[in-house]
Amino acid sequence: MLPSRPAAGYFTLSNTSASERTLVGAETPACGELMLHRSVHQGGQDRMEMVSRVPMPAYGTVKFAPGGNHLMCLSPAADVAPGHAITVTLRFADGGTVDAVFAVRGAMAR
Ligand SMILES: [Cu+2]
Repeated sequence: MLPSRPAAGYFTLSNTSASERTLVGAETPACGELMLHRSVHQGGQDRMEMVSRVPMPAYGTVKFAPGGNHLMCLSPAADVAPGHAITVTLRFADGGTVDAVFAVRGAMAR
């Protein structure tokens, strides 16, 4: 991420249950607004679009990675700085939530 610029969150979600689960949102006080996004390559241009639901098959895995799905941290708080960690609450269609800890990295870090 870059200071006071929107930051992207990448992760891998694993569904360890026998039924499909659908990610419908994410939130953290550290980001103001946190949105589900997808990068699309269209007409020679890269752009991002909102995603309202990300289905996860039973026992399946969904990757949030550069060039694809990601979380968009619209207004990172001052403490969203490299070396810190923020807790994000992932919300599912069945009403369940999962808290996940994200490490904050600089834009050039891998
Ligand atoms: Cu985005």
